[in-house]
Amino acid sequence: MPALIEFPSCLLLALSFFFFLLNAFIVTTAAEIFTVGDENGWTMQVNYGAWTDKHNFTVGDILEFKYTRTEHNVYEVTKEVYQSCNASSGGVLAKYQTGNDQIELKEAKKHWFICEIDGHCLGGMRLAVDVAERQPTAAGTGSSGGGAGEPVPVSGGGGGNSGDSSCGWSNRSYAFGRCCSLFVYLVLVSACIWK
Ligand SMILES: [Cu+2]
Repeated sequence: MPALIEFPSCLLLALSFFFFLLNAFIVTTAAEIFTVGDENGWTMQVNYGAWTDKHNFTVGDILEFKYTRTEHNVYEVTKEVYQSCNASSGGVLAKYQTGNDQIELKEAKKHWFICEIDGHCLGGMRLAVDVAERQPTAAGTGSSGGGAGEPVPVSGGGGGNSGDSSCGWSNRSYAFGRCCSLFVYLVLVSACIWK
């Protein structure tokens, strides 16, 4: 087969294509770190409902709780405990108490956090965040999404995405996506080398 492109330019082509894909992934998967309460941190006298209303939370984002370790703590709790502020009879999913807790939001669901020190939760130290599934935008349709409010519903059963098994741009397959760009890159390079 006659070589259509010289080896070096072919390799460059493959490389740039790879980085183009990689870049698209980095842009769409970049997780955000949210400092709870912004400059106020995690403390009394802050309206955390107003704080959460200002942000959109997506799977992979990180909540950073900053507080004085001896004064507060962070418990991830059930909705019931969030509402009652009473964690004495269970309903605690996780406990954090370092004073600088970084909690990754791993699931698309509601997450509830309280400070478990007596009276603090009732005094306002409770936080409910609604975490949306991360939506990969295919390169080209991307531009600036601007944080559209509504998460696009995806069929949970796995019936929706026909390309599910391998290289689909489906919701859960970032690993597959990365593997795909790598695969394409390798194919291009080997095509260059072995032609
Ligand atoms: Cu507290």
